[in-house]
Amino acid sequence: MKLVRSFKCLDIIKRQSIAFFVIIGIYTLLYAGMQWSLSNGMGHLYINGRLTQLMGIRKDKFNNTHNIFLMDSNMDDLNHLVAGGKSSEHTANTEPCPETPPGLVGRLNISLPNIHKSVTNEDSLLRVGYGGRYRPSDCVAKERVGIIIPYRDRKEHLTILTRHLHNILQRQQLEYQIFVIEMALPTQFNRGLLVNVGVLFAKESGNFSCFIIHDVDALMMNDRNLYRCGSQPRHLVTGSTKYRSANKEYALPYDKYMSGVIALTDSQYKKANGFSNLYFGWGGEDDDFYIRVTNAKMTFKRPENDVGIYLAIPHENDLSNPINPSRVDILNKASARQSREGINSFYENGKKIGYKRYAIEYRQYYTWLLIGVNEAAIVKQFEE
Ligand code: BGN
Repeated sequence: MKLVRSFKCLDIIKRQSIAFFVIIGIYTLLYAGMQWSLSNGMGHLYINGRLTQLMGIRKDKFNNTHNIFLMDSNMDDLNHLVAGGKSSEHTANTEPCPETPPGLVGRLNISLPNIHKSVTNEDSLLRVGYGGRYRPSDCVAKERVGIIIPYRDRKEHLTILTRHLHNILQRQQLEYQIFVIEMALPTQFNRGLLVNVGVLFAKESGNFSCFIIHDVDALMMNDRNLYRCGSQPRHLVTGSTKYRSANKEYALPYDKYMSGVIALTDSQYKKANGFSNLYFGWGGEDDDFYIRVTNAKMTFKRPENDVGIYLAIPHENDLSNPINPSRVDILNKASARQSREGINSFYENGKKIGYKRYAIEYRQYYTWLLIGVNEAAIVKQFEE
């Protein structure tokens, strides 16, 4: 009481300065406490970008040093996170998985109006580890697959695709993790650049023997379409409803088309020097990639015709991804640029492409990376 009375007697300036120092003191204490808890092994737990909870998650539970961002944080999710995926808790059996997974059914019955229901298998979702990881518990997978999905503005598709993939890839007895790489606004969508960044990010996150580059709207219609790599790059699509015609339900737009879903090992990807980073907007980057693969003396293989069929989830014209008017010009110089512009652009001296990692979230069914790039700077950097 005495303290309050003497505080009241002080003039306004003195009162304000005392209040100021008290507030600074409290902040300092809070900050020091937070730092102490972090340095004592607690993980950074961000929700929507704000440090809001420290719930005793230990950093050494993760095989990387990124901050952990979580969208939703009920205790169940946190348990997944700490366990690093339920399936990885028990890897008792060291037998390799069989060449042909026993649980495959072949042609899938996916119907459009009911699509959520027809792709969802609740049991398979329960087995997914945080960040969209899975590893078979009864055998050692033939392939460790990083699924890379370049992404913008297709939430509905992403939900359907990730459910579908978890269902099928577990049946295929693969070890895998799904990565969704999103480009922040206001930059135009750049599929090739996002894939390059995704492959580099996946390589930091795990030891993958195969990368599958996957369109967000492509649903495999036959589970015998194994998501594995081969001695040559693979194009896993033999036909899609996207290119259906009057007499063909599943088709490709042209023979050299190598897009939608492709599978490459790290060394095959490097040999082609990855994708070009210069295609902002719709079109061309996949044709450029085809040229790169051929120039690098590789071919590509497809599965059997009736195996590589895909359902393209229908969508309205993509307002957020307008046709790139420069795509033909860029494509004309594809071969000339190949060796100096691609996945090596992120490393090479003087040519390093700048991009920012705005956020990483280990979400329930996939790992999400949001990046920002400066289109003008990249185009200028590679001007002939
Ligand atoms: C092609 C696009 C591809 C696209 C396919 C299928 C170009 C380059 C200039 C000719 N290529 O025409 O990117 O995947 O159509 O839609 O636009």
